[in-house]
Amino acid sequence: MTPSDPTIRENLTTLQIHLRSQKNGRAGELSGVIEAIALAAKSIAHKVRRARIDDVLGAVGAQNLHGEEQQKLDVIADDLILHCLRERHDVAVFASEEQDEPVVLRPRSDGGRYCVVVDPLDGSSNVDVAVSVGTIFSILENDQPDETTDQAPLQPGTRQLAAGYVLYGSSVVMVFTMGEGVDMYVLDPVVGEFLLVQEGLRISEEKKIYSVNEAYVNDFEDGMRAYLDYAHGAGYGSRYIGSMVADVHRTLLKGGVFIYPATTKAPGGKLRLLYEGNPMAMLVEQAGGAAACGAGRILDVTPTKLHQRTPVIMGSSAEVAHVTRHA
Ligand code: AHM
Ligand code: MG
Repeated sequence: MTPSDPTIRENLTTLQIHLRSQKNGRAGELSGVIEAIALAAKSIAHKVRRARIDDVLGAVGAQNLHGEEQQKLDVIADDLILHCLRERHDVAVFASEEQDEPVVLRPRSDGGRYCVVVDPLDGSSNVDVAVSVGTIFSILENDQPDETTDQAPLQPGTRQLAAGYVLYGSSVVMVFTMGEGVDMYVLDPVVGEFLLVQEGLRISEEKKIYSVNEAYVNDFEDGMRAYLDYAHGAGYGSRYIGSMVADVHRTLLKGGVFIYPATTKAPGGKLRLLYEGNPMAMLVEQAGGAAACGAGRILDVTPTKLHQRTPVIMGSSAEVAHVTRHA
């Protein structure tokens, strides 16, 4: 600060201020739901940081619908998000990766306008070693005019009104889109608010990075193995955290491609279409990248089951094309 410039310039554009200033008509309507998710995320961030102190690490001893061990923090994060959304008059259905069936809150006739679909704490098995984890969310219109049923979220990803994630890493980062570009916020722990740090995020086209669990190479299809041979010969770097939110966040910021392909053990892929594939695909596409499930776009798939899985290939358009042309 110089004597001629006495103003303290502090970034104080909060999520709330930024949402209210948007010209996108959707922002005003969705802002309450997004702020409710942000509130839950602040609390989850706190719980994740204190997990070892509060002794909430490890499994609850039950398996979720997918046969995977539920972590204590999965259940806590799920409860917190539902608690924050339940208060809202406009949420019709809450569907979570951690619950067998969606929770129907209110019908359209009673103001239930939105379906909110979440993976409350993706990558939660990494928390005990202090690796980044995240919350993924997707917001859809409740298109059931009369009685709302738990099938309301079964819509293709192209119909998402908004999608995003919160990354609990060395900083807490919220990235979301309402269909007109991607904005990024960082939680200022002192102010207690998500502050806008970047508008109109665009994925880099340059970096040669692939991100895949290469230990499964013998279970991959021939095309995937051919892509890896190509990447090895073309001087690519490899990065794999094993936490989708962190791997996709790096891909958005630095470029390259994140892949969770079909394997012989998981022929439909491991990741879930509604909770992981669709929201991340919308974000990556809105940032100028591409997201495929093989030959087609993830967002074009019409789901038939809430917990349906999908192969995932997402990143810069050029890199996704490199992967799919080997298939
Ligand atoms: P989760 O939803 O049960 O946490 O599983 C999803 C996670 C992703 O974050 C990550 O990309 C993937 O599982 C890692 O799986 P793997 O250990 O098979 O590489
Ligand atoms: Mg997950």
